[in-house]
Amino acid sequence: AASIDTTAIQLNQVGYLPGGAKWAVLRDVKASHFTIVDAATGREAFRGPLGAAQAWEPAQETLRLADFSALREPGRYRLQVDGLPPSAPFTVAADAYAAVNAAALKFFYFNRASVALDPAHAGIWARPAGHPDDRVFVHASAAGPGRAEGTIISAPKGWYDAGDYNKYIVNSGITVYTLLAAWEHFPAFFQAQNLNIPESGNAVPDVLDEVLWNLEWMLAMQDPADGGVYHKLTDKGFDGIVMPHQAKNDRFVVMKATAATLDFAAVMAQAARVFAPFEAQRPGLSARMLAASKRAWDWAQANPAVIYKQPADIHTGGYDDKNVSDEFAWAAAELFATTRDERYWQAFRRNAPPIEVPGWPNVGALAWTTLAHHRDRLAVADRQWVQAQILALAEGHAERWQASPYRVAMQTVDFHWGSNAVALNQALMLIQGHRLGGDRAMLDAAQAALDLVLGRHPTGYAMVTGFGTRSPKHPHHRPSGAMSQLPPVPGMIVGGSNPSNGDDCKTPYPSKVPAKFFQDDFCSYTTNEIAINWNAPLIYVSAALQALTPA
Ligand code: 9MR
Repeated sequence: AASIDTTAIQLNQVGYLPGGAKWAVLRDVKASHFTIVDAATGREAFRGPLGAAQAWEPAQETLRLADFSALREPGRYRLQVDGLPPSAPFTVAADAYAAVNAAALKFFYFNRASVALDPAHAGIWARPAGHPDDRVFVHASAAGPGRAEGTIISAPKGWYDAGDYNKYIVNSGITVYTLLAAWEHFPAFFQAQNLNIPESGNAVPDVLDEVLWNLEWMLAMQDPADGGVYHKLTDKGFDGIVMPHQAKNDRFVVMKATAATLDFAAVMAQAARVFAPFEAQRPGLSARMLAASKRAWDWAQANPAVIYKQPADIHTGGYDDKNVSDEFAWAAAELFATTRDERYWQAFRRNAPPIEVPGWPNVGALAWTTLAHHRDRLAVADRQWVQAQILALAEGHAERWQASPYRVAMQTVDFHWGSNAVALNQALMLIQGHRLGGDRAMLDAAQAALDLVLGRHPTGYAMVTGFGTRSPKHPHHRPSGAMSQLPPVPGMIVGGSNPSNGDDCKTPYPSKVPAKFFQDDFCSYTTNEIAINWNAPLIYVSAALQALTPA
């Protein structure tokens, strides 16, 4: 497999769904046709014409398309064309994304803070507990009304954000949202899943148990004195490349800020709704979350413009967002969907954000998505308003997909830090359009985004550790870096091609073209880091496509 040139024929190395769109991208060749053959026997299963050679700007390459959507028979295949080496093997299967979805969720378990990963659940990636976070200092920036500087608090659990060992409320916000939305929208898919985490079998679905690990930490990030929420729990600087239990730096909670407090209000309201049916398993939890959400909302009303500013002695991730109007709208939408209290609907209307593909600083689309899912709570005219917003965004992206020489909605400007998640968040919004009755092109365009991160990518990489023919072996992820004798923890999607910065590595990048600016080396935190907010849309989109694609 190592000898296969995955850039000659670029396709989804993990697999396709029988009824789903199936595209491959080929380096320009003379041939007029391609064939799909059974990987074991070489028997021809499908033959089709190659599309005309066309230039695709993000990769600065001339490419040809192969559409084999009509091949529906489950199996294991290769694509062949005269003049090129055969493709990597790929499957067509009704459960094509079950394994990658489960691994992507299991990653969150592997990134848990404050607990040992035992061999029964973590296998060869078992490790001692790190970062107990039961003696955390209130940083000077967080003092004032409420707790005093130097107060010691306890805020254990949560997930490490990414390749680093810090815990950030803003990035936890969109991550938790995306996972809980996946559950709210596709419960049957997750109900059936067994992740082999310590809580498996406890009558709460594994996805919700995993999210609870982070929600319990988040609850401890609210200052009980006034309801404001700390922006992050962090070291002063990034840890070295050590295992969690070897990291001994002091930990601080830093600055209570409006964006963090509103993101907290949003996901606590959402979680209160999601956990309400689990009252017997978790008595009082839902009510506690809703009360915490309302207190955070009230703090933000009184402190509407406290913008996070990194203190001089803190050097970890910023996640600073200067525009918090979308965060107000999102918190209002979640509180409305949970409580049906008209006050929150009016607050949403006053702040109604422009709809755009979500990301950690852009959460407006999460509000629109929640309102669309809970549209039975809206008056008819409001329902139509919400649906029109989502359909307009999805239609625009479906048109880009249709017109793209690579058959993907991604354009040159979309290749920036975390581009793999940009593609997946575009897919998440395409899926919302499809769920509201939008046409088949929206589903196919979402499939194309999943294809992109699973190997139909100009770099030839399937961007998820442990999956596909060629995937990252050296992600910027401290435990994987420190346990370098082992393969990386599986199920992690890396950031992906990002032309905005190449100074992180001494080894030169193989390409500086936007869609190919990527390097599978630990040094490359700008292209090869992993992060919770990138894994979450992988989980949403892979579940959604498997659940929604007609057989
Ligand atoms: O995902 C973040 C990206 O949008 C920013 O451009 C980048 C630089 O500020 O930071 C990224 O987030 C990193 C965070 O600050 C610290 N943990 C690792 C995150 C992923 O690289």
